[in-house]
Amino acid sequence: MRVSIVLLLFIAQVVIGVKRYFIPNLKANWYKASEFCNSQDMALASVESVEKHQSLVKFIESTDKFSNASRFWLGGSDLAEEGTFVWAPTGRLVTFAAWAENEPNNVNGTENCIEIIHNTYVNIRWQWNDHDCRGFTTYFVCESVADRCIEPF
Ligand SMILES: [Ca+2]
Ligand SMILES: [Ca+2]
Repeated sequence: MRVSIVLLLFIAQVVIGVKRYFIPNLKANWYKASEFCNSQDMALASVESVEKHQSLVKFIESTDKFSNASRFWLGGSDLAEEGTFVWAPTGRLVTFAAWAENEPNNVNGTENCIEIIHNTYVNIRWQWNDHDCRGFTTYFVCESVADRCIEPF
């Protein structure tokens, strides 16, 4: 009985295309964050549309990691080519973007990974920043990859 309920829930999520998000109870740099998501058969979250941005924000706000000064790694970077941001888990170009004012600014030439920030003290509300992939440690958002196979091309 329990197995069939779990199976039904899984099928329902896949059919209606609901992304399953997960914020581990762990702060890490971008590389370790990516590895951790992969180890859970997930990937750092990609945000390809305003709808996904909204559902991600809604999810984060429902978790205990949400505060007035929140920041989370996402799956985007310009590691391969400076200035060209790509969602690493899918290889797709970042087209929809929600950069904060004057971002991405590649400070010291070392900011290559995308984080999402909600900080009411500096009036940044769910906007993106490029940050130091290796040197900066924070929470991160993993997402399920199971429903990618039914995304339209
Ligand atoms: Ca950069
Ligand atoms: Ca920056």
